[in-house]
Amino acid sequence: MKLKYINFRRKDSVAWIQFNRPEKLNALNPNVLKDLETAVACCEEEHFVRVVVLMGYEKAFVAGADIEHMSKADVNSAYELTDLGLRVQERLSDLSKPTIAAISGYALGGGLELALCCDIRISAENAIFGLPEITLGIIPGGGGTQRLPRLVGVGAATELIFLGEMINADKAKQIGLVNMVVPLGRLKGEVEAFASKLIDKPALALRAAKIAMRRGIGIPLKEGLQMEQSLFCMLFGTEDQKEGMSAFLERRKPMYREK
Ligand code: CO8
Repeated sequence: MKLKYINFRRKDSVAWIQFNRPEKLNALNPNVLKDLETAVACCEEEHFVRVVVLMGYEKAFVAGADIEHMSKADVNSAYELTDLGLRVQERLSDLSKPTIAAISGYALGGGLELALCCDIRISAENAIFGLPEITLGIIPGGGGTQRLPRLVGVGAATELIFLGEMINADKAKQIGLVNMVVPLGRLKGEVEAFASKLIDKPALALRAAKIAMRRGIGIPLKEGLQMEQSLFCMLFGTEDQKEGMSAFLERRKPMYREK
C-alpha cells in the first residue's frame, strides 16, 4: 500500500504504521489522518496481521495537530477536524488486534491522544509527552480530557492539561502513562519482543480481554461484570480454550490456532 504521510509495512504478523511527515514533526492535518485511517482499516481487514504498531521517527512520534492548519479554522472547521480525528481514533481504539505505540521524541497534543488509543505504550528514553493545547488557547480535542484521566487518574491528568507542560519518559512511566521506557536504540527490538509475546497468545482471548476492558470502563461495574462473564463463557466454545487447558494438563506448550 502506498500512502503519502504513512509508511506502512508488514513483517511477519506485525503491521508497522509509521508517520511520515518528518519536516513538520509528523503534525497531523486532515491528509495525515486520512492516510492513518486507511492504514488502520487495512490492519483490521488483513487476517494475517496479529499486532499493530504505531511509530514516528527519532525526533517525533507526533508533535500534535497541525497548528498552521488550525490557525485558519473557525468553529465549523474545528468540528470537521475533530470529527475526522475522533473517527480515526475510534477505528484505532476499536481494532480487534492489540496495538502498541512505539514512542520516541515528541508525543504532544493529538499525537499523545493517538498513543492513548493504543493498548500498550513503549517509550524511548528521549520521549517527551504533553498536552500543550492550553498554551494555544484551546483544550485537547482528540480525547485527551477523557482518555488521559482514565489512564493516569484525574490528579496527574489535570496537572498536564491545566499547565500544558511537557514531561519526560521517566515521569511518564511514574504516572502510568507508558508501560515501559527503553533506550532509543532498543525501542524497535523491545517492541518486536513485546509483539511476539502477544502473537504467541490466543488471538480470540486477547480480543475478548480487549473488548471487556475497553467497553467495561464506560459502563457501571455490574454491567461490566456481566459482559466479562459472557465473554469468559463464550471462550469455552473455542478450540483455543481446549488447547490451552489440554496443554496445561499435558505439561506442554499450547499451539493456538484461532485467529
Ligand atoms: N503543527 C505544525 N507544525 C509543527 C508542529 C505542529 N504541531 N510541531 C512542529 N511543527 C513544525 C515547526 O513549525 C517546524 O516547521 P518549519 O521548519 O517549517 O518552521 C518544524 O515542525 C520543526 O519544529 P521546530 O522547529 O519547532 O522544532 P523544535 O525542536 O524547535 O521544537 C517542539 C519542537 C517543542 C515540538 C515545537 O515544534 C512545538 O512546540 N510544536 C507544537 C507542539 C504543540 O503545541 N502541539 C499541540 C498542538 S494542538 C493539538 O494537537 C490539538 C489536537 C486536536 C485533535 C486533533 C484530532 C486528532
